[in-house]
Amino acid sequence: EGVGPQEYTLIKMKLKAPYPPKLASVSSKNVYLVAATLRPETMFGQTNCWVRPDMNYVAIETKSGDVFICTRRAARNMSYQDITPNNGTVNVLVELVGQDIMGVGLEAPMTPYKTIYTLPMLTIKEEKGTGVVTSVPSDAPDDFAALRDLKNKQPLREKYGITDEMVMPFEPVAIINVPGYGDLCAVTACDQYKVNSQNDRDKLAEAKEDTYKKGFYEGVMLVKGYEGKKVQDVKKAIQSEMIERNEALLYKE
Ligand code: A2H
Repeated sequence: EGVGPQEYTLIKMKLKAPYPPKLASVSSKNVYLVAATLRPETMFGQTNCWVRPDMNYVAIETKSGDVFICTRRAARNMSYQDITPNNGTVNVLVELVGQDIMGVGLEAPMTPYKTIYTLPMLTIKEEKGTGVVTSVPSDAPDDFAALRDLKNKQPLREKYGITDEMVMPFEPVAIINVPGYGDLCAVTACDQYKVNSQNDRDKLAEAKEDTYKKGFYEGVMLVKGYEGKKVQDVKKAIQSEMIERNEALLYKE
């Protein structure tokens, strides 16, 4: 960790109706899961959204009248960043655990998939970001390993109430070429570091470190509109594009 605050891009992932029962009281509002990411340029490859089944979340009121879902800790941080109606104050509309919002359909920016789903990731940390993580299995080894686990393990899907159609149609999307690692660098890295599941923490840490650096310094965009451009040259532009369209916002902690 560096000395200064970490700046994340919060990706707004819009809940599609029907909302789960726990969110009945906010059914007339726009509700978003907000995911903290360091890689806004990878949002073209989102295949799902991770939440931790046993972790506490809150649905809060925002300045614009929309509802955001995140951890209480993140909500408090947001209240000092001009996101809630009153500075330093959080208005909690609903208290939830991750399982309450498991398997819900979402509309997310940039991705070619019209609807993606919330799925369980057991390694999400309480004390980082919003506790909601967007999944880009093409470029994030953690995401690839966790999605592959769900595809391979029927009992795991069943345990969390996940149906086949929330998981099976979703394949990593080729969005960035990394020299030596090809168009799906997280898939290559998981192979190379012999990652067998999301529980291979040490191997995953190495794979992540490796692909994170290579992706940033050597990655070249494959997606239309940014084709052939280096990741480090377009990261900011892609972030701004989503912020201008009100699909994302900045968040520090
Ligand atoms: B990144 P740092 Cl494509 N628990 O977004 C676990 N992981 C979390 C989290 C939490 N509470 N909050 C955010 N994250 C993930 C995209 C991505 C990310 C790609 C490649 C690498 C990568 C898609 N997932 O991160 O500890 C989020 O995943 C590699 C570092 O603050 C977020 O960015 O450095 C990143 O970890 C933030 O991690």
